[in-house]
Amino acid sequence: MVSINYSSREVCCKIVYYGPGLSGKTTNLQYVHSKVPGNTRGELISLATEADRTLYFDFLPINIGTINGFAAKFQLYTVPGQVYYNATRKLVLRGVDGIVFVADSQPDKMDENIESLVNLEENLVEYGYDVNDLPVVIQYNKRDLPGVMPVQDLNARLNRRGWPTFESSATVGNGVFGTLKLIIKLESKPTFELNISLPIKNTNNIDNIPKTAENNLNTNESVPKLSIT
Ligand SMILES: Nc1nc2c(ncn2[C@@H]2O[C@H](COP(=O)(O)OP(=O)(O)OP(=O)(O)O)[C@@H](O)[C@H]2O)c(=O)[nH]1
Ligand SMILES: [Mg+2]
Repeated sequence: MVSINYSSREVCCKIVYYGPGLSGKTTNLQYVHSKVPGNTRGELISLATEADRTLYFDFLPINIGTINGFAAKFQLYTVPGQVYYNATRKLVLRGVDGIVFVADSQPDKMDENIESLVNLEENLVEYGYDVNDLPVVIQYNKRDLPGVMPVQDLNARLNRRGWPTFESSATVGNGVFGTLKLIIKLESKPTFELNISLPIKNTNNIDNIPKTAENNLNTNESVPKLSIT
């Protein structure tokens, strides 16, 4: 659940980047870290092996302004995608408020994508989370590579629940902030409206992101405007 601290006037949300090994989860956080102003983020903590595979998780805290006087803090985590690290994946999911499922768009990665999705749902069920109640965005990553599957086919294989989707090329940053804004929008709005009855006044174009946001890869995303004040 989103945690609200009334004495320090802080709202804290946990976003987990989930998906198969090498799909680009760590790359997403690295790009966010490299682009957000230093005074709105903490350090990127990465626990990786020599080959840069995530061993435990990556962690990046970002502060994105205020929501009616409450400081909005988002904690971004990745899980290790390699199949045998499931205990860690499960641990990272504890207390999750929103999930970005980073899928690899290459045809030969479909089995791994599906296996990871099934694993995500299994782990959520073990915590008693209802996957239908949790905000999830599917990010179709590596769109820059030749021969990637059309989004329509990816949706047919991976998106039977009709989650919002976003295309990306995380190495160059396309779609990274679009995905992040979308998950923030999905997880913030209902929570604040429901729990603290403080409507978000101005979402700085976050509202303009369509449900299926097949974004234009030619649009370079600059430094994000994530303030929800
Ligand atoms: N061409 C291309 N390569 C990408 C993209 N995103 C990530 N990569 C590359 O894919 C490799 C794996 O990326 P990571 O971000 O480490 O993948 P991960 O999902 O964190 O992998 P694990 O930690 O093992 O779960 C790296 O070499 C990245 O540079 C992309 O959009 N396009
Ligand atoms: Mg990683």
